[in-house]
Amino acid sequence: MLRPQNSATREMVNLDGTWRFAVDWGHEGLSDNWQSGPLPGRLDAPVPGSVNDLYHDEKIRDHVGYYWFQREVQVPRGWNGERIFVRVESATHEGTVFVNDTKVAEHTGGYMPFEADITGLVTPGENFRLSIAVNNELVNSSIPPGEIIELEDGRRQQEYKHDFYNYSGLHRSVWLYSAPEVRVEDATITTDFAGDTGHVNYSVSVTDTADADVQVRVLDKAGSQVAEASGDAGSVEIPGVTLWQPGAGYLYDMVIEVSQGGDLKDSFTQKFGVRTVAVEGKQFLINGEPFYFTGFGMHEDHETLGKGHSDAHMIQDFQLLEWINANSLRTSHYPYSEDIMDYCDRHGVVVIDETAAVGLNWAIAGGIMGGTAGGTYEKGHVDDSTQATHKEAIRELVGRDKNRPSVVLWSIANEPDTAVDGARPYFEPLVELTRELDPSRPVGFVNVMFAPAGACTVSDLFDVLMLNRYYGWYVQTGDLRTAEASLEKELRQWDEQYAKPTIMTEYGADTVAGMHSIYDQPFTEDYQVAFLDMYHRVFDRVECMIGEHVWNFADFQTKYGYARVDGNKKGAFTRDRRPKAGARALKQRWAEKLGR
Ligand code: GCB
Repeated sequence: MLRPQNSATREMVNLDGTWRFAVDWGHEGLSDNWQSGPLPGRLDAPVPGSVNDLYHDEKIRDHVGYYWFQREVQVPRGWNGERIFVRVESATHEGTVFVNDTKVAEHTGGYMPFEADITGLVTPGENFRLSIAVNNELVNSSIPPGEIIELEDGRRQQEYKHDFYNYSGLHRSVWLYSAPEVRVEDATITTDFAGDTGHVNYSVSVTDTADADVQVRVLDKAGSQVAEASGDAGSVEIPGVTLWQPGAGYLYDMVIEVSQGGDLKDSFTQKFGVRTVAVEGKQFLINGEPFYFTGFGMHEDHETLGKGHSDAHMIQDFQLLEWINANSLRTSHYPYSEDIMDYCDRHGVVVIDETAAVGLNWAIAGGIMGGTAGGTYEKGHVDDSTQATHKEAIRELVGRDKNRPSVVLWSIANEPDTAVDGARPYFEPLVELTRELDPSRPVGFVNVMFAPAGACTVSDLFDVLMLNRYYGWYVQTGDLRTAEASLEKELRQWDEQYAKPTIMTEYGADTVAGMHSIYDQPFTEDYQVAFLDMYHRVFDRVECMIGEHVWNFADFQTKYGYARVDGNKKGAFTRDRRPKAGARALKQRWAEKLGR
C-alpha cells in the first residue's frame, strides 16, 4: 500500500489534533449507531496518542472494548472530480471508520495503515462527521494474541502473553486525501548494482490501464534526472550510482507519471535506495560487504503519549541511537510508524522489520509472564485462525515496507513456541509466503531461550538466526561466570549445527537508574555494564555472530507483574531518555566494533 503524498495531482489534509472521545462502557456504540450524532460525554482525546495514561478515571485505562473518536472534517472545495480517501495510519488493535452514518472501513491489526474511498459520501466544500471506533481487545485469532477474562464481578480483563503495555488509541496520523480516478495504485522497486552502475527494476499498477501511458523518471538527490523509462514495468540503469549505505541513506526519487491520451492523470513519487542484501555462509552482506548489527530492540513508548507518535520524540531517539553508535534497530514487536521508517530510509539506519506476532507462546505464558497454561498450537490458542491473521499481517507488512532500503530482514515473529511439534506446520507456510511476496530479502524469526539449538523445530527454514537470551538475568541471575559459560556453550552449538549468520536480538538486565554496587548485584547500573561486557566477550569468540541488539533501547511501560516495577527497566536509557551506565559502555563498545 502506497503512502499518500502531495503531488501535482494529489493533495493531503492532516486530521490530527483534539478529537471528541467516549468510552463504550456497555459495548453498545455500534448497535446504537454512535456515529450518527455527537459522541456522549465531554471527553477529548489527542490524535495521535494512546488514551490509557491521560484520564484520572482508572476505569478508562483498564477498559476492554471500544473507545470512540470523532471530529468534523472540511473537504477542500477544490476536490471536485477527485477520488477522496480517509486514511488511518494505525488504530490499535481494530478500527471501524464511519463517514456520517455510513461505515466505510473495518480493519484488524493495530500497527498498520488502512484507508477507505469515501468519494460518493462527501461533497467538496462541505463538512462531514468522521467517527472511528477503536477496539483494544486481543483474542486468540488476533496478532498479537490474547484472551479476555470475565471476572465474577462482571469486569473484563485483558490477558496477553507479551510484557509491553496494551496501549490503545489512534497512535499515528489520520489523513483525508485526494487522488485522481486514474492513478498509480502500487509500485515495486528492486535494485542491484555492478561497478558504479545501478540497476533498478520497477513495476507499477494503475487503477485503469485502458490507454494508460506510464513514464518513469529517476531523479538524484539534487533533483537531476539520471534515468528514464516508459511502460508499467521495466528496468533502468543509473550510471555513477550513489549507493544507499548503512549510515548514509542516499535516496533517489522515481517519479511515476500516468497519462491518457496525452493528458497527465497522476504523478506519484516513490523514493528508493540502490543497495543489495544477501546472506552468504555465516555472513550478512549489505552491498557485498559484511555487516555487523549494533543497536537495539526498541518500543514505540513514551510517558503520557504511550504508543502515540511524536516527531520530537522520534528525532530525540534517533539522535541517541547515533550518539551511542547504533547502526540498526529491530521494530520489536510490531511494525513502527511510517515516519520512523522514512527516517531510517533517509538516514541509513538498518532495520529488522517485525510483524506484531509476539506472544505466540503458551509455554512462557504459564511461566515468567503469568497467565494461562496449556499447549500453544491448540484450537483456541494459536490455531488456523491465528495463522490466517498472521499471513495477512505479513502481506500488509511487506506491502507497506517492500520499497524501503532500510529494511534488510523480515522478522515474522518474536519468541513463538518452536520446541514443539505444532510449530513447523504453523511456520512453514508463513516462511514460504514471505519469500514469495519478497524474494529480495532474507527471512528470520526471533527464537526464545526455551527452544535452544537441539530443540528448535523451525530454525532451518530461515536465512538468519535471531536469538533472545537472558543468561545472567532470568537464569543464573547474578552469576555472570556461570552465565558466560552457558551462553558460549549454546552459541557454539548453534554455530556448529546451523552455520548461519546469527544476531543476538535481545540480551539485557533490568537496571534502576542511580542504583550502584561494588558486587555483581542485579538491578544496579554496575551489573548492567558487567552483564553487557560478558555478552560482548562471548560474541567476539563465536564465529557466526553478526550482530548485537541490546534489550531495550529505553525503559518502557508494561502490564502489572511482580517482575516489573513501573515497567521494564532493561533500557540503556530511562523512559525519559537519560543514559544509564550501560549506555556509555555500549557507546564505547560499538565505536570499537565499528572502527569509529
Ligand atoms: C523477551 C521478550 C521481550 C521482553 C523481554 C524481557 O524475551 O521478547 O518482549 O520485554 O524478554 O525483558 O523479559
